[in-house]
Amino acid sequence: METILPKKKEQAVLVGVNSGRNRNIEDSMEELEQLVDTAGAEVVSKVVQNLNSIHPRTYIGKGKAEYVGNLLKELDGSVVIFDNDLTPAQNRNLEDMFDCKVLDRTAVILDIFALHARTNEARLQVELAQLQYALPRLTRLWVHLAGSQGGIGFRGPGETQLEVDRRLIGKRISDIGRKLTKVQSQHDIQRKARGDMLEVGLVGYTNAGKSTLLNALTDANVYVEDQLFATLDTTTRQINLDQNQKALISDTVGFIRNLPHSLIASFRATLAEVRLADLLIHLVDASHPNFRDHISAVNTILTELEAFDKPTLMVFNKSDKLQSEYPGDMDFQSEYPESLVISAKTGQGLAGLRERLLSVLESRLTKETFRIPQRAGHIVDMIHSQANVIKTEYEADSTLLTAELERPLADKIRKILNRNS
Ligand SMILES: Nc1nc2c(ncn2[C@@H]2O[C@H](COP(=O)(O)OP(=O)(O)OP(=O)(O)O)[C@@H](O)[C@H]2O)c(=O)[nH]1
Ligand SMILES: [Mg+2]
Repeated sequence: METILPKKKEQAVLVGVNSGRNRNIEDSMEELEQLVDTAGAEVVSKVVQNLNSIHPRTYIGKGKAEYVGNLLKELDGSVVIFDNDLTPAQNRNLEDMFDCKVLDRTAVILDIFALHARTNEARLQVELAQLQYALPRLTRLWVHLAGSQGGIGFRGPGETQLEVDRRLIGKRISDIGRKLTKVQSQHDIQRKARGDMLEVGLVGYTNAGKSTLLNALTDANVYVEDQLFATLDTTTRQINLDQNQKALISDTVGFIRNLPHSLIASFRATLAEVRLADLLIHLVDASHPNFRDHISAVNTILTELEAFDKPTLMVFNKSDKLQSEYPGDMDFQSEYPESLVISAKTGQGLAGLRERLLSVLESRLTKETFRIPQRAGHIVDMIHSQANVIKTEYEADSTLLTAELERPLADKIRKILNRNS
């Protein structure tokens, strides 16, 4: 019989620096703890240092570093995790000093992404971001060795191995880039096939309830978990707003403050539905004490994705968890006059959300009459399948169709008819 011993969780000491610039280091540390927990380690202690300027070699001051070193021994810690991003050199100096693994926030986020990646596309994108993270760390290590300890005994294998590693990583990065370009073009084909339906993109901080909302609005069966970054890919579903009116709605990867740029860049294919949506629903966990910071973190990332200017509907979720009608003491209706309050879990406010989407859709609708020559019969079919036909009249060699349809579709049909005439 085989006995499987429970694997002991890694014991982590978290370190954060309050430099006066980041207003709420405590919140950030709490979030880091959640990230570390999601990544599967156990937090045994949290240390915060107030610092006016960062120590270039070790990020924190010497005294504080000694304190952390002692804490590690005392608590039997096996990894130190910094809330701030470290340079490769700081990372290495700290590892030498503590004689254990040192990670930063980006490394933890990358680790969670790697753990949660299910689809081929998500795996490729995470690997790309990981390699980009690793590359400068390898390079510095090599420069460091060559610079300070080069000479006899260090000239050969050490250098060569690192150079080989660097070259292999570079090659893998371009291989993945090529594969992702292919993925992107498949997305483009799928998008074209979908036609001109209104496309709604769900965005929001991680754990806001985006997947729960998608499931509540459609028959999607997307994985929902009280966990950071449960979703790492995009699911698009049709949503029936009333008998005739349909739209497409996409749930995608959540955002977080200081989301590594390399991840945003690598996830471009997955985030296409956000970049190309006609309307965004910015979903906020209104029951979270820091929801305001979450809103601004999401807006920062939307700006980076060049999607901040899109028409956006602010939707405050988890109303069932709120004490009163408003989250905290915020009168968000005056701050966000067009916003809605819902509970994706209980369904409260979802009818109102559907109505709002319907009115957005209707504002895109137009009523037009098209004269379609007999030889272009396929256009008659196209209008019947994608629009609401109100009147049909027959002339000697053409059909007059009056239909209610979306503006982009009307534009497209007019273009085809002009070309054919
Ligand atoms: N009480 C309450 N919980 C909710 C509501 N909506 C979602 N949740 C819970 O919040 C947690 C996160 O929900 P998800 O739908 O996975 O959130 P998400 O935004 O998709 O998160 P990621 O994919 O991880 O970015 C789950 O435990 C849900 O059950 C709500 O309206 N009320
Ligand atoms: Mg999700």
